[in-house]
Amino acid sequence: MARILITSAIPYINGIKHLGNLVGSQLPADLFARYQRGRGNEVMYLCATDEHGTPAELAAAKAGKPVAEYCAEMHGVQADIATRFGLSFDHFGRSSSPQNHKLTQHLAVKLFENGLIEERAETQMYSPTDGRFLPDRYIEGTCPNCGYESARGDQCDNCTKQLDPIDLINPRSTVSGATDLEMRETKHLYLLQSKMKDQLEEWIDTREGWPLLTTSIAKKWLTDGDGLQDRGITRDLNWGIPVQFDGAPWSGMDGKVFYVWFDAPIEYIACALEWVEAGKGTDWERWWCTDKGASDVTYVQFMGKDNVPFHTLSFPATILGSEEPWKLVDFIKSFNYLNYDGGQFSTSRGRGVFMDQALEILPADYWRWWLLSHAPESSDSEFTWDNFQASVNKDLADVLGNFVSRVTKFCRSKFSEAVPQGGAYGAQEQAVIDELSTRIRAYEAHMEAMEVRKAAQELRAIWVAGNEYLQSAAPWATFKEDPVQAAAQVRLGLNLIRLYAVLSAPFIPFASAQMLTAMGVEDAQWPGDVAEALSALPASHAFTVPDNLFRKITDDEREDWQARFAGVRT
Ligand code: B3M
Ligand code: ZN
Repeated sequence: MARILITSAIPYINGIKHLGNLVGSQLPADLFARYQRGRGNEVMYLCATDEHGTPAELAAAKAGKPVAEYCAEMHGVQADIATRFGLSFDHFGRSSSPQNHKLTQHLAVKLFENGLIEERAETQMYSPTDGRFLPDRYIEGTCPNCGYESARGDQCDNCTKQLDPIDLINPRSTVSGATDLEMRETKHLYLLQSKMKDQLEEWIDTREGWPLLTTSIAKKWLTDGDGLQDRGITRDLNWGIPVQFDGAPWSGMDGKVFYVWFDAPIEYIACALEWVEAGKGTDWERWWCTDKGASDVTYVQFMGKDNVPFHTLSFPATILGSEEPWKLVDFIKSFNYLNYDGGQFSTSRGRGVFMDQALEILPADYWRWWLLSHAPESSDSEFTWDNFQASVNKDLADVLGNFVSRVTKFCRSKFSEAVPQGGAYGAQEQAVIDELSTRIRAYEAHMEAMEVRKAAQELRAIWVAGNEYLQSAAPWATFKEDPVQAAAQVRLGLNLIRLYAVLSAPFIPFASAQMLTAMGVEDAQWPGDVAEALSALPASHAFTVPDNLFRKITDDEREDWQARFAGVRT
């Protein structure tokens, strides 16, 4: 039994995620986790909310709530939606947890002791009106590059240029609007990433079989001018992990917290400690400490391409630089962007479908199937309502749903709600078994390789094979001349439903559970020998006809939804 550690990029706390966020991280990670559990492997799938940084503080201020209260509430909201989407985290933690505070401070000390963190004096924008320094999004002004008037301190949203607050023309505080800003001397901790460049480059160069998307982004950052610069890892904010604490090897850092991108990936580890605290397990070290068993673990991370630099360079710099035996990632699966109906999903403009809205209109499996079968792997992909309607109606309703319904209803009407005995399987049945044997092994290979679209295609072909068999065997016709043979055909059909439930569970877990319940089985054993798997349900085994598994999306609905989600989310 292999042990597999899986993390997906941890979503920011400020608001509900859209489907583009979901398909680039949590959903494919869940697919992989469910598949690996299905294969009988031991899986630890960790995710959390990313609760620090200016976005959290600003969102809380906008909601008129203290930031701690806002984060606690939004964590609950996100956890609930994740459950309803079937995201099977072993734990859904919080980057603001005491465990993460402690571990982040611990790692900073280690890095300092190893000469990889130093204090640097710098001048920064200070607002006397607000009585504070103005980091990142606390400051806005005109972009020196494109003239956009609402560029933020860290980046221009219009031309995407990375900025420093002092670059802004006519800067103003986003807290108070004050413009009487001044430069003040302060000091910050810097992570000396440049010292780690060779080590990181060697590590990246020796990763075998990593997706090109992942390694090309990492290499670009390593070699570009902007590349692996030393990076300020502290900020003048109230909310976050304090830089000044008992036993800190520096002083004068009161009122500062660690930069959100320093502590967020550390939460992957801290999350396992939260898992222990939540009483879900005891031994977290065998997942994370290579001297305590984690060297046997395969660790896979899932994320959108914008997060790749932080996971290929910054977080490994923290891990390697600590010189402690932490588990390093073995494989990074990254995704391009999913666009929405001719443009981009936009959280700030509320464009596109958000996770809560998606579940208001259709069950999770419809979304899971479409998103995963159209995952933006080799390039960006696009959600359109036409395409969504077509996939759902064809793949889920016409192929899988219809198969289940025809087999179970026919059996009930001509035999009973129990598997009929019938004769032995003949040549036609053997042909299906052969085809499925090949296809199931291909499906497994795609899943192992995390080729999400290819796996979906193969699964669809597996469903189609059953439908085609049913169509050509036509038990309703056979029944008239040879009820014994018809019974064998139905017996195969019912066994196929069980097999489909097992194979499809990673993609559509809710429908899969419904199918298993209808077939009256608890044994969801992954198929080894396909012939054997297709005789798992013996004659006279009782089943029930399930409710329609999938309904079709009508043209009216499609038009309604397209209009409803084009505008601004209120
Ligand atoms: N919260 C960005 C994002 O949600 C960030 C990921 C952190 S992963 C450690 O896309
Ligand atoms: Zn600009």
